[in-house]
Amino acid sequence: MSKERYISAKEAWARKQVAKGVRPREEASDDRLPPGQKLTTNFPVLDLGIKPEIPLDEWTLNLAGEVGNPLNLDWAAFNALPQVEDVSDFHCVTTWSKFDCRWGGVAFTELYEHVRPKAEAKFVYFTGYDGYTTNVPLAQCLDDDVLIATHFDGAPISLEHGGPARVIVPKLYAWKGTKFVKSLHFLNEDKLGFWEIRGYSNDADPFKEERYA
Ligand SMILES: Nc1nc2c(c(=O)[nH]1)N[C@H]1C(S)=C(S)[C@@H](COP(=O)(O)O)O[C@H]1N2
Ligand SMILES: [Mo]
Repeated sequence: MSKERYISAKEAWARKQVAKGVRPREEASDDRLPPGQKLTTNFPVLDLGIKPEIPLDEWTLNLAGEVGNPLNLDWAAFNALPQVEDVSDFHCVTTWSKFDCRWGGVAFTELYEHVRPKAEAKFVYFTGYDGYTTNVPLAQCLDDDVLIATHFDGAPISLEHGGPARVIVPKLYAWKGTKFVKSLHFLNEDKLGFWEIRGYSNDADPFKEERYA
């Protein structure tokens, strides 16, 4: 993966910045709704039932593992990083999808650049303040639509939807995006997360209907 993929993600991101503003996608089309999904216009809440309230002055995002420059970012340092917005669709494995979610925050590629993962790093293991975990191949995290989001539709993400910061990986089922994110560990070997251990697919592509392993 690596260099080329990383560079092309950065280039795509730069083009979006230049285009200025993030516009909703075209009208919903059949090929936009993954098989077996139903469109919803509200925003259901799905989590373990624990809503960890972390005061912002105690919040940190830990970036560690196979990286040249491990980081522990506090809220101010995290928010001082360049901010992006991206509009994407959200697909929950329980069969609801929500179109045109406007997320704002820090691009994964931005964090990647700061921590400088070693060549051996191939996977990212995410942990939430509620104890939730999930895992995504590093190559997929480098897509230009992967964010650590702090904003939804221009407003801070509510606690029920994973605030103050959550991970968004639009091309995978939504369980691959950790709400209340606490840490990202870069690993050379894959390590299954909460739902992956319990039989969910490790690949999680909604268009291939990769729901269960
Ligand atoms: N920390 C944490 N993140 C999580 C979960 C969770 O239980 N805890 N559930 C996942 C699942 S299964 C889905 S569908 C989405 C739901 O996000 P929402 O509650 O904002 O709709 O969060 C994902 N991220
Ligand atoms: Mo889900």
